[in-house]
Amino acid sequence: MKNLKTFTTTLLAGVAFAGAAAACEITLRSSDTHPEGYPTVAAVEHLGELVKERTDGRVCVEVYHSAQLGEEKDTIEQTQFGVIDMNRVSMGPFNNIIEETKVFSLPYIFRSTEHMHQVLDGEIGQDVLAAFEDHDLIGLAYYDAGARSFYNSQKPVKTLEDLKGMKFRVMQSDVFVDMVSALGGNATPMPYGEVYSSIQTGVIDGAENNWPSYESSGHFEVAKYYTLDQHLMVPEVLVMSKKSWEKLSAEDQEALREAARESVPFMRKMWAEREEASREQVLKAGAEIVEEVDKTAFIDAMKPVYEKHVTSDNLKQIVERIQAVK
Ligand code: GTR
Repeated sequence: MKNLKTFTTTLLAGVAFAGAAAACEITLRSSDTHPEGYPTVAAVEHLGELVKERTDGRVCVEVYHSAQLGEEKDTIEQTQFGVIDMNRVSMGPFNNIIEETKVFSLPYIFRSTEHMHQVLDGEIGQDVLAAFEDHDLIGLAYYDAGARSFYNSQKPVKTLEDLKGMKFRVMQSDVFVDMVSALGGNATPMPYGEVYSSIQTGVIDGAENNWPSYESSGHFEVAKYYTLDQHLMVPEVLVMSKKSWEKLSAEDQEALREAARESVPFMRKMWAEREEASREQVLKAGAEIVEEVDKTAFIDAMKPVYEKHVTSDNLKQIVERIQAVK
C-alpha cells in the first residue's frame, strides 16, 4: 500500500513537472466573431502553433471564437486598451477610427481577388497596416474575405430598381451606410450577432456578406435570396494591442510577425475551399441565387460614396495607387 502511494505521488509530481515545463509564459488572447473551423479562426490557431514552436513553448495564442469576447466594435476598443491581446476583425469596423482603412471598404475598389492580393501583399498593404500604430494597434496580417453581396428575405433582387426602399443591415461604418443609400436602400448598422433575429422578425429585409459568412451565420435560413453583385471586397485584418506587443521581447515580436506572414497562404487556401463548400451548402438548403447582375449599374451608382469619403489627399493618393496596380 505504502509503495503504491509513493508510486502515485511520484507519478503525480512527474506530471506536474512536465506540465510546468510545457506551460506558456505568455498567453495571448485572440478574439474572433466566427465559429471554430472558420478559416479566420483556423488561421490564427495555426499562427499560434507556429509561435509556440518558435518560442520553445513560451508564447501561446488562445483563440476565443464565436464572439465569446464580444461583438467586433467592442472588441476593437478592448484591444486598443490592451484588455484583449489580438483580434481578427474585418477592416470595415475600423473605418470610423482609422481613415486609411476606408479605402479597402470602398465598393468595387478591387477588380478581382488577384488585384486585391497584389495590393495587400505590396507597399500599399504595408502602409495601411502601419496606420494602425497611431491607434494603439499593431497590424499583423490581412486575410481573405471574398466578395460581399446582398441577400434578403423578400424577393429575388435582379436590378437596382428592386433594391429601392429595402432595409439592409451593414457593418458599423459610415461608408457602408452611404453605400446602401447610394443604391436607394435603407441601411441599418448593427452588430453581426443581431442580424439573424433582425431578419427573422422583419426589423430588416436582409444584409450583405460573403458565402462563408452567409452560410455559417445561418442567415441563408431566414434570407434565401442572394444577389451576386459582389459590391465589396473588404479584407480581414489581424491586429494586436500595442500594449501587449510592447510587453514582448524583440525576438518574440519577430516570431509573431513571421508566424502571421506564414498564416496568410494557409488561410487563403482554406478560404478558397470554404467559399466553394459554403456556396454548395446554401444552394442545397434552398437559397436562390441571382447570378446575372448588371454590375456596371451598381458601379456607377456608387460614385457618390467615393465623392463623400475620398476627400483627403492621403486617401485620394491611396485610391490612385490601388487603381494603378495591375
Ligand atoms: C464577415 C467578417 C466578420 C464580420 C462580418 C460582419 O464577413 O468576416 O469579421 O465583420 O462579416 O458582417 O459583421
